Amino acid sequence: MSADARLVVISNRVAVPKARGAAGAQGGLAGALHSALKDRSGLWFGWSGEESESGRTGNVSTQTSDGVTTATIDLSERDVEEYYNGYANSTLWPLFHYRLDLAQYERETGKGYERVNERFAELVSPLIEEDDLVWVHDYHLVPLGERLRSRGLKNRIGFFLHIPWPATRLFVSLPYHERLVRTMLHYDLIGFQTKEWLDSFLHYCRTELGAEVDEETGSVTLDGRTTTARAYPIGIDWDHFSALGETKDAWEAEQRLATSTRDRTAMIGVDRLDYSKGLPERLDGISRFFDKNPERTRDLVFVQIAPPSREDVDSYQAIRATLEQKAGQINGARSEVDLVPVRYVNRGYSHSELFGFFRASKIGLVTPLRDGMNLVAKEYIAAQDPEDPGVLILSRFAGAAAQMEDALLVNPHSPDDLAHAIKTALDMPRDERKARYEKLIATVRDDNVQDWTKTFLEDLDRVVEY
Ligand code: ADQ
Repeated sequence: MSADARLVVISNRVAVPKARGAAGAQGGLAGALHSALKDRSGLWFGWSGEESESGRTGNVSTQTSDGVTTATIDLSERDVEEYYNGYANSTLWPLFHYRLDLAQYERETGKGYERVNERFAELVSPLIEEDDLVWVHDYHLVPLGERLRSRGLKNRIGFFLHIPWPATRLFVSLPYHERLVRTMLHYDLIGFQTKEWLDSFLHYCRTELGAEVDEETGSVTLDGRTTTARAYPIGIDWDHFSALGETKDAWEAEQRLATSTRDRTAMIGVDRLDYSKGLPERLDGISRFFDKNPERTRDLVFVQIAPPSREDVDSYQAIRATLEQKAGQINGARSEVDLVPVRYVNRGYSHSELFGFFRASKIGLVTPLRDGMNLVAKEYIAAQDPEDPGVLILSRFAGAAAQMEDALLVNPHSPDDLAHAIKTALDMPRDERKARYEKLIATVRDDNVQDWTKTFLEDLDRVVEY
């Protein structure tokens, strides 16, 4: 492959240019990939997010903007139900986030998942040229590499998993788990967010598949074929995000929050409304803080921004109701005419506005029960005033915790632990805040998304030809 080989990215959803203003609400993936594609005049293939009659789902719609070509397909209603809401988001997502209690196993959705992966392979393979580097993303498309190989593709194909890889004991509860992982071994390079998820994967390959695993290099050999698995922690687009601090939107958002909280400390949470993000547990921790420190009710305002996601999946409707109830309880017990301790906002904001909200908040609360990485933790740090930075409280179960040990690391399941961290953060002297910030900002700035892409693609380039 030459240094300027074209990059083909394949992911479940594609942020088409006209919708890119809403990239934040689509998760960390959108912004990350756009920068990589821009540098390599790439092609981005995936689902448009639209449903249409099955007869029209073979159409590929392409558009080029800003040097990036996007090619999207529609899915039928049944595909969306079985592949997206079903197998991806009701089976793999909960299982990979250690929520066996929420994972559903249905034969039909499993078949739908395979069918849509096959459709992706059929429609994207004519668009792939001989020297292209192909990079497949995330749990929706685990078997895609194998499907592309069966169509004769000889390109380098990499795969990156944005979410955790569960411990072997948990993973084996997935029916046909072997089949799924065997398809993965058709990729040349498999990336995970952290060493912990990588180690779980290698452990599975060795103990369940009997593969030959070299822990040092990450090479996994099975049936005469070798693939490489490594950890590549994703970062934020530092240049882009830090520049948002100069925008009018960021400044106005900062003023809005600062003015409305006046002499109280604002503490902020920003998450997709998802049970993996630990939102009810977070409210329990805040409630415990107020119970233990009633004299500090007037010191703290908690702002939780949580736009709904995956609303067609039952467990996502349930979490919304739980949160409304818990926020209502805290406010019912503690509000005064001039004070509402918890502000719970069910909508998304632009990244500029989030920058301003982060900067106006002296505590950032990021407490997922399990998270592949968590970019909000990094964005919060990136938005701080270096002379008077806020404190990040971070779950030790977020992938980000491995790089961000200078945050206040907490067990998100423990209300006492959360309450204690909130008190520590409120009382932390400026010198300590600055010392922690300086270490945190170094990793947020240096281990950024450009670096992540570069390292992954250089490694993909280097792995032995298929
Ligand atoms: P997500 O689960 O979506 O991503 P995260 O990494 O936190 O989680 O990224 C969320 C992105 O959406 C951030 O850029 C954030 O600013 C934005 N966002 C969140 N709430 C928002 C709101 N209310 N309004 C606007 N924007 C909002 C998955 C994995 C993560 C992994 C990423 C990237 O689950 O573990 O870090 O992919 O690999």
